[in-house]
Amino acid sequence: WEAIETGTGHTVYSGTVPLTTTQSGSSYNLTDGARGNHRTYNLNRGTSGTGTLFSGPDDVWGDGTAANAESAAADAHYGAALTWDYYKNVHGRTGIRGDGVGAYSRVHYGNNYVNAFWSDSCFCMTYGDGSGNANPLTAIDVAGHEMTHGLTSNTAGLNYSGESGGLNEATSDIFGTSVEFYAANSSDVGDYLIGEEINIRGDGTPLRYMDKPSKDGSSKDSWYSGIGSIDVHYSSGPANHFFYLLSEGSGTKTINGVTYNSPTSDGLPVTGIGRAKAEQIWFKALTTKFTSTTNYAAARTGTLAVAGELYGATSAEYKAVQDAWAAVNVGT
Ligand code: ASN
Ligand code: ZN
Ligand code: CA
Repeated sequence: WEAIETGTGHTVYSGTVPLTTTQSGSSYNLTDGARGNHRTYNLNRGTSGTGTLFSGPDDVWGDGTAANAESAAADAHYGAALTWDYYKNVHGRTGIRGDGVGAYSRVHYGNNYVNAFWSDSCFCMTYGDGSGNANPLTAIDVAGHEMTHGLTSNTAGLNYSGESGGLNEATSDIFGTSVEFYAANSSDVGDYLIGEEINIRGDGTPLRYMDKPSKDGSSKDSWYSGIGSIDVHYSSGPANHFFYLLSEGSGTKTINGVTYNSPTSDGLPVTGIGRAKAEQIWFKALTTKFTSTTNYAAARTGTLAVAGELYGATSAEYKAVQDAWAAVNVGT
């Protein structure tokens, strides 16, 4: 027989958290019976297949250190649950496909692998353990980022190259960040930085910055003709910057202890409308306006149309969308 249980995860990043698990006879496993049976598997350094479903005689997972194989599994299982809850409770979407069916996670991929990825073919996400200074890739914003690639594939289908590829990447950063804020976990507060807990460069800096994307040395703050020719993780910059400006406005601001300073390419100020409204606008544009070939100009048109539908064409929200796109050199 099987029963849905609440176990305890001692995670690498989020302290001690509840995990929804399944009891099967005398053992427990990382199958989230409350969220479409989302499962978490151990690849144990392999690079193919599913490995083995995490299971054991008790419902306690990990010890809070990366040395224990269950700790990163607890992070991944928790991040998937938070992402599920975020989309369900904030956007009314149950599961990546909206059909109530869970995906699955695979942790401990390969040796010293410093990345994570979503795959449409397995409908699953995969996490490396990091290497040297780089910690396991199982932080909440990374989990939300990767699962959101599944959502994008199953909605707009933004092609993963050119400007649409940048918008695809930005969508994952936007909702990865949104999930991190949604978690509001005392050990892992929200920020507009991506992958700040991985320490991928070994100097404590994040992978990406949404307030001023160029701080990473490669991403672009604003649109220019030709941006479609650079890596999608850099052409995402203007859309990440747009989302930050729309949420928080331009200039200097400190949130949860992190100070941001967001410039505008037109030198005009942007007044933010708050992250909650910005999330609604981006989600509705992604799911009802964007297509596989949406570029920056079309993203502007789509988000303006949505702002009009949600708040009216004479609203402060509509004007903020106009101003935030102008601030990243899209439209006028
Ligand atoms: N972690 C990367 C990402 O999700 C993997 C990739 O380059 N697709 O964007
Ligand atoms: Zn990505
Ligand atoms: Ca973050």
